[in-house]
Formats: sequence, C-alpha cells, structure tokens
Amino acid sequence: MKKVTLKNGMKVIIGGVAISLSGLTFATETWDMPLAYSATNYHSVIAKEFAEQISEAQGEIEIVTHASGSLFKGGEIYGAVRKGLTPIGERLVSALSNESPVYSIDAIPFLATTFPASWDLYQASKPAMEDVLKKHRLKLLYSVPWPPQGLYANKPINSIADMKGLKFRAYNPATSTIAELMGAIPTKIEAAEVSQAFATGVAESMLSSGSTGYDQKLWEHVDYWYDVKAWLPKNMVFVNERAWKGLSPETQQIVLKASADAEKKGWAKAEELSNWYKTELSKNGMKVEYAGAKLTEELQGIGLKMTMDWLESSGSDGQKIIDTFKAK
Ligand code: PCA
Repeated sequence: MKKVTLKNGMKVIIGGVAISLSGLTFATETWDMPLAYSATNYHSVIAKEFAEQISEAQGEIEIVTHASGSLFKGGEIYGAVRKGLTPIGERLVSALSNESPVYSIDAIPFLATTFPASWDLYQASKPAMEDVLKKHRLKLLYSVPWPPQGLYANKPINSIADMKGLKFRAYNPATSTIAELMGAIPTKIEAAEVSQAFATGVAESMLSSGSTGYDQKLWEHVDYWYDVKAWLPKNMVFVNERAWKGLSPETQQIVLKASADAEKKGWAKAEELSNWYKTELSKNGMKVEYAGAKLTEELQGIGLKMTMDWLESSGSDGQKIIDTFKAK
C-alpha cells in the first residue's frame, strides 16, 4: 500500500536505493486513509480537506482518503492502522468498546445528550482515550461527533414493547445491548451497508443520527424517526505511532494544525447540520417526532442500567471520567 512518487526532479533506483539526481529531490509517500462512511458525509468531507491541507503544505506525505469502507471496512480500520497496514484512519470510538471500556463511554445512553455536554465528555475522557491509543501504539489526531441518536422504525413506537421481535441494526456493542434490553433482535451492520440491510428486510429498526438516515435514504424503507437524543457518538482519526515518528518535526506540526482545524470544523458542522438532517428526513416523507413520555422513560431506565454496568466494568478509571465530566 506504500507508493513512492517523485516530487521536484528525477530519481534513479539502483539496487533498490533511490538516488536523487538533483540535490533538492525528495520522495513523497502516499498515506492511504480509510474511512467507513459515505464520501458526501461531513465526516468524510472534513477528512478529505484535512488530507489536502497536509498534502499541500509539505512534500513528505500525501494523504489520500478512501470513503465508504472501500479500502478497509469500518470494522477493520482500527486493526489495520494498529498493524501498520495503513498509517492513518478513522473509526467510530464506541465501535471499539471491546478494545477497552474507555471507548464505551462514547455511547452510554443519556449521559451526554447535547453538543456542549458531548464536548465536555470528550475532554473528560480524552486523557484515558489517549492512554489506550498509546498502548495500541496509536496517536489521536482529532475527533468529531455525530448528531444526536434517534430511533428509526418501520412502525410507530410508543413504548419499548413495540420493539419486541423487530430486527434491529446495531453499530456497536451498546446498540446491541439496548436492542436486547428492548426485546429486539440485533445484527451488527456497518453504515455503508445499512440501506441494503433495510431493503432486504435484514433490518427493520436502528438507533442512529439523522445523518446516517439521510446518507442511506432510510425513507425508502422506514416511516418513523424518533428524536430520542440518546447520545452523540464520535469518530476519531488516529495515526500509527511508527508512521508518526517517521515524520519530520515540521510535518508533524502541519498534521497537528490540520487536526485542530478539522476538529473545530467538525464540531461546528455536526451541530449546524443536525436540524437540517431532520428537515430532510421529513421532506422525504418520514414522520419525525420526539419520543413519547413512556418510550423516553423506558429508554432512560435502560440508560441508567447501562451506566451502572459500565461503571462496574470500568472501575475507578470510569468513575474518574464521570466525576470530571460532571464537574464541568
Ligand atoms: N451514524 C453512524 C454511527 C453513529 C451515527 O449517527 C452509524 O449509524 O453507523
């Protein structure tokens, strides 16, 4: 996957060693950056701008994004970067809960349900996230949220009893657990395959943002989206530590600056688009409503149970994150 292209001049290869013919010649290494979501989704658009900003500012690396799981599927990206199969990638934090309980904090129902709260939770959990990444020889570059999570269904849902037996598309361990607690039947499906799953009847319901429903044209398959505001999960972009250490300090600074810019843009964009997505779902014929009192109360009960379970599994580290978050 590593390609070497020439910049500024000619080069000859002798016995596998590249020799520059003009004193100024250097090679640009291509960094493939796998993404799991549609090329038109704001996460992917921002990642592409991040890649271009870096590629244009120096000559060591050229970052090329690959959307929709086309290079590595969503579920493969973290492992691929960890193993150095590719130097950089993006993954949904909470989809990595099996790697560490720290990653689960990103999808605990009703812990952080607004953009400012989600930002505070990010700041409170960032040091622990960075520790886990470091253990896996990875480095966090930036993280961007999804809009609040709501419930898609092919029929009206007034209480969790209405979810009984429904096929439920899950995207992380937390959504599988919620489905089970509701009596639905979870199947893990990547966002890129959601439309097909609903079209073929493999899925009839899911918890996700208006963003993914919009990307996947869910109105072609289901009529209801309940704005539950259960949580705002985040994607994170990370780099393999060895690849990072191979960069010059100047390029590292350029990457860090582009990361900070992408993060800032991403948080603003997610919030700006949040209502726009809802309007689009409704314009395309879906009934977009707030969850009723009974459903909300029952989901909050599930959230409480999941928070307690998480605190139990994450011990004092988890409690510390929650305390820091609550103190903000
Ligand atoms: N969309 C992604 C993750 C969270 C979201 O809003 C998905 O459905 O896979």
